[in-house]
Formats: sequence, structure tokens, C-alpha cells
Amino acid sequence: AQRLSRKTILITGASSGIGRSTALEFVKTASDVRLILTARRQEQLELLKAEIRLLSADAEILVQKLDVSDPADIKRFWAELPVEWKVTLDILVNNAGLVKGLEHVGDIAEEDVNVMYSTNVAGLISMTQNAIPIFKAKNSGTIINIGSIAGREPYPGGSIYCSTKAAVRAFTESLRKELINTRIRASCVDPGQVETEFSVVRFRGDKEKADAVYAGVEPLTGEDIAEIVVFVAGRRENVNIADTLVFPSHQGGAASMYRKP
Ligand code: NDP
Ligand code: 8X3
Repeated sequence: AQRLSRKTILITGASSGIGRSTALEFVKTASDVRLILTARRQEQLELLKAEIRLLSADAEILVQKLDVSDPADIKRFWAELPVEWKVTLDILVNNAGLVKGLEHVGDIAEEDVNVMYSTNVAGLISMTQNAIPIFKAKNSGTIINIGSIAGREPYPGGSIYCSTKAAVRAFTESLRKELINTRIRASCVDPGQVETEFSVVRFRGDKEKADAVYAGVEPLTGEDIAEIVVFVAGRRENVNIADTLVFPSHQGGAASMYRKP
């Protein structure tokens, strides 16, 4: 908790699921953290801010609307970020991400390809590129990227999503190796099945289809992953948990996707 005290932490996709739980977990671990909460749905972020306020009077919260799939919006965000938040940035959690559909190659809408790549890959890279000069200036900082089992074990119907997450994995590993002569850490957390809004987004709002994914199984919760993200962030400076694969104990791999067509 002491290591995270007064740390400035930027979370993308904080309006729901893993990102939202991660914000709460940071505050539960260190009540005086400084959180920059970002996502497209500002009203959800404001609700989260109010919830955090009930947990801690000491936490500082900055809510910023940000669409990481839009390079112009990323540029605007960094330009408008108040200097007292920018220069103190300690931890970037690149969590924003999404999946659309289960279509097979040949039937995938170009729009779905673009939204997954621009959010999960280009957005994550751009946010990292903006944070790195800040971290290099003070020779410290932590980047935690949310990958997925899908990046390690591609499945039918997941060609685009799985390849975006493989890209996250490769990007993180190159970055980590580029940074070995610095005190900056890069780490990847790869969850298995987590019950969030992820499947609702995948099935374009069809809650019944989304619920069916989790019927008869016990998925992870956003909190389960949040605990790991905060643990990674809170290690001693010389410790980098470079890579983490996290399943619910009943899950063997990404197989859930083809067990239930
Ligand atoms: P949710 O759908 O619950 O949350 C996704 C978050 O990403 C939301 O806060 C959403 O906010 C944000 N987001 C989506 N698109 C954008 C965008 N263009 N700009 C900014 N924020 C965006 O799903 P999860 O919590 O499950 O997903 C979080 C991460 O975890 C993702 O990267 C996902 O791929 C990964 N993951 C999820 C797994 C699962 O089984 N759930 C397993 C493995 C990895 P908003 O809509 O307000 O912009
Ligand atoms: C989410 C894991 O296998 O449901 O990243 O696509 S999976």
C-alpha cells in the first residue's frame, strides 16, 4: 500500500468491467492514489468517481472522456491533460479493449476489423507512446497492458480479436526489452474468461447471448483481475511481473469459444 501511496495512475476503459474494478482496487489498496479515469462513457466515470469518494476522501480523481480508437482524441487528451497530472504520471493501465462478433474470415465486417484494431492495438500503442517520454524524463514508471488468453490461443471466430491480443503481447515484450536499461517496467496481464460487459459488446447488446457464454461455468470477476493488476503495480521497483496468465480454475484454455457454438 505504501508503494502506491500518492501514485498517479491512468486507466483506459475505466467505465466498466476490469478497468472499473482496477480503479476501485487501487483506492482500496492505497486510499490517497491519484486516478485519471478515462473511457468514452463519461457518465459511467462520474458514477465511479462518486463511488470512489465514498471509499476514500483522500483519493484525487480526474475524469476525462477519451476514445482511444481515435488518434485525434488521444492527441487532444494528452494536450489537455493538466500538467500536475501529466508530469507526475506513474502508472498506465492500458485496459480499454473490445471484441465484435464471432464471424469467420470472409464474413467479417471491415468496420469490426477497424474498431478492434484501432482500439485494442493502435490505441494502446499510442497511449504508451505518449506515456514513455514522461516516464523516461524521471526514469520510472509502470505500463500494464491487458492482453488475453485469446492472444496466446487463437480460436475459430476470433481471428481479429485474437490477433489484436497477440499484437498486445508482442508489443509489450519488445517494449519491456527496450526498457531494460531504465527503471520503467512493462507488463502484460492475460485474463481467461471474465464476466464483464465484454460478451454484451461482442454480441452487439444481445444480453441473452452474452449470458449464455457464462451459463454453467464460474467465470472470473473484474475484481479478480484488478487484484492482480494492483499487485503487479505495487511490487518493489526492481521487480517486474512481466507476464501473467489468469484463468478461472475450471478453464483449461480459450476452448470455451468452441465448446458452445
Ligand atoms: P468491458 O466491456 O466491461 O469493458 C471494456 C472497457 O473498455 C469499457 O470501459 C469501455 O468503455 C472501454 N472501451 C472500449 N472501447 C473504447 C474506446 N474506443 N476508447 C476508450 N475506452 C474504450 O470488458 P472487460 O472489462 O472485460 O475488458 C477490459 C479488457 O480486458 C479488454 O482489453 C478485453 O479485451 C480484456 N479481456 C477481457 C476478457 C473477458 O473475458 N472479459 C478476457 C481477457 C481479456 P466505454 O465503452 O465507456 O468507452
Ligand atoms: C477474452 C477471452 O477467449 O473469451 O479475451 O475471447 S475469450
